[in-house]
Amino acid sequence: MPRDPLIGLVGKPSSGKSTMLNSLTDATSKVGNFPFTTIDPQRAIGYLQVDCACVRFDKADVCKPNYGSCHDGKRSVPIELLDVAGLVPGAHEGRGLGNRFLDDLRHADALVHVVDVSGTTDAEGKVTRGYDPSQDIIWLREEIVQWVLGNLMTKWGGIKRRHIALKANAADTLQNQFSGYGSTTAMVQRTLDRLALKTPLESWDNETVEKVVNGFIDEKFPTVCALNKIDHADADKNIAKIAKKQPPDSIVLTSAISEVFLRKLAKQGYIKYTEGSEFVDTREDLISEGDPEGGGLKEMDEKLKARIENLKDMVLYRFGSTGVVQVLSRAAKLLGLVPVFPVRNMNSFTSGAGSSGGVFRDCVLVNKNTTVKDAAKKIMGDVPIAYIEGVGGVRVAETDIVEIGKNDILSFRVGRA
Ligand SMILES: Nc1nc2c(ncn2[C@@H]2O[C@H](COP(=O)(O)OP(=O)(O)OP(=O)(O)O)[C@@H](O)[C@H]2O)c(=O)[nH]1
Ligand SMILES: [Mg+2]
Repeated sequence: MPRDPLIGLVGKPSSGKSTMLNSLTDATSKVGNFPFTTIDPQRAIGYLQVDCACVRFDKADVCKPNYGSCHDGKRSVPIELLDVAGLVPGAHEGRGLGNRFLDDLRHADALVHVVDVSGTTDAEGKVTRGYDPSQDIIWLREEIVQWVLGNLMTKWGGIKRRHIALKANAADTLQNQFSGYGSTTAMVQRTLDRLALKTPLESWDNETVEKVVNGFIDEKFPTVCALNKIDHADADKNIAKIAKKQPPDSIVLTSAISEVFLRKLAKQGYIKYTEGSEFVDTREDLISEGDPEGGGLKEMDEKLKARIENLKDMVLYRFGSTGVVQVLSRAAKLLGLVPVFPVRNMNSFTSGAGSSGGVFRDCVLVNKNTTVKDAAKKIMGDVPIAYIEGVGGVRVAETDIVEIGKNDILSFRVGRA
């Protein structure tokens, strides 16, 4: 049964992983300015913003998600996040319990590498000044490569012998080894296709095996770098340095602490804040815009007002947002996640017969290249399905691929075919 997508937060100690988790979810993962604040992995549900199907049919005003929310066609869909302990150089050899922490990541579908771009923590997460965080991106990737490579190489002799004896193909042999990371044969096959190796598996040298492992990690753990702590004065020059070397699609600028702060103030009724946006309204803002009640917001003291102004200047106006919501969208984009909308009634897009409770109640995220059949299995479990309908009540083939705007609104007709 296909699992829900899981996004893992990685990085050295004190880079802000737990703060990032808390900023994206209602979790209260422990935060501290000392390394290894987090030891046990923490799971929490965040919300991914996607374009809802309701806008396509001009039904945004009656869209009522069972989980998450939908505002003007921007839908928040639950997605699972995992915050793990910090990794240090040498983690794959067990430094700082790194091998155990790496194991916690096995089932992640994508990684967010939280990088401290303030340069105020060293590679071990200890307080310093002027550290160059561009190094972290390099060594952390290498730790992940060495972890997977190490696991493979300890058994390589036996793997090769078995491969030869069974006259197996390379994808099956590797999938046997990589299934512990939640890989699929298709994923391993894509890795091999991309590398287009000329030599058979039994003659691979160490360099080739390392190449294969690197390619596999690109497939299995697509990674977004969240350049965090952009609110810090030293961040700019470090961001510039990293931006020169990394593909633009792989980096997002964030201030997790600002998002936590804004969400807290909004919850306490001091401000109106659209999560992940640049818009913050205070009571005074709303009064000056002609609402004598100030939107019912509470009055803030001078200190709090000054903090808000500072945050607007240092983060929201300079960078457009705190960036944390974009981190999830970027990860989802790398994964090619597709939102699927199961409905009962293909004419009304409601969920029950005569249901007056709004449209597009459900939305499930599936991985790219998912077939209609796999989507059905994920949504309906083992319930026997006679046939599946798409928009307009037309039958769709089980082997069709689910894509954004195509085969993504489905109705499952229960019964024996
Ligand atoms: N200035 C600034 N500080 C931040 C930001 N995010 C986190 N911090 C601070 O960085 C320190 C470490 O934050 P944590 O979230 O505990 O870091 P972690 O990566 O989970 O650390 P470990 O659990 O020890 O691996 C805390 O003092 C946070 O307040 C940010 O966006 N800006
Ligand atoms: Mg932590």
